[in-house]
Amino acid sequence: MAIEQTLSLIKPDGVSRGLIGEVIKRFEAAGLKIRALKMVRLTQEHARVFYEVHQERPFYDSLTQFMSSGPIVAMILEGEDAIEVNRRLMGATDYRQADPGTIRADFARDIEANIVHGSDSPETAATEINFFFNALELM
Ligand code: IDP
Ligand code: MG
Repeated sequence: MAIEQTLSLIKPDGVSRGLIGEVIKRFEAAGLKIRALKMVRLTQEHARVFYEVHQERPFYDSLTQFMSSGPIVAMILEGEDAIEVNRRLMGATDYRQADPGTIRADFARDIEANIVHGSDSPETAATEINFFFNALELM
């Protein structure tokens, strides 16, 4: 058990569908602390950098287009095992495989537009937090 930080994004579909409050409520109810938060709109070029690890995947163009299609909410979440806790609250990438009661099972109806992003390891959390936030923005 360790106190970790992780990057959470509410994707353009989550923002446009009015799910910002619902998602944040679930994070706070699970004991995760919000250490930084902002709304931004990525260019497709920025989305391509953020999702660089997926550049060989067939859905890369579509995903980066989707991620730059409207505003997103970026957050740093902190807490014990925050990376794993956040991933559990999100549910599986494919909403059809996500456990009942998870964000994706409850709200996503598309494998690409699946409401939220969450870092998957301490290394990616550090990289992704740095991508979105500078020292001044950390509470
Ligand atoms: P994750 O968001 O659960 O970590 P990843 O495998 O890292 O899932 O994929 C990143 C994002 O790419 C997913 O959240 C989803 O938006 C999109 N994605 C993943 N697999 C597919 C697919 O098979 N078709 C379309 N989009 C996908
Ligand atoms: Mg991922």
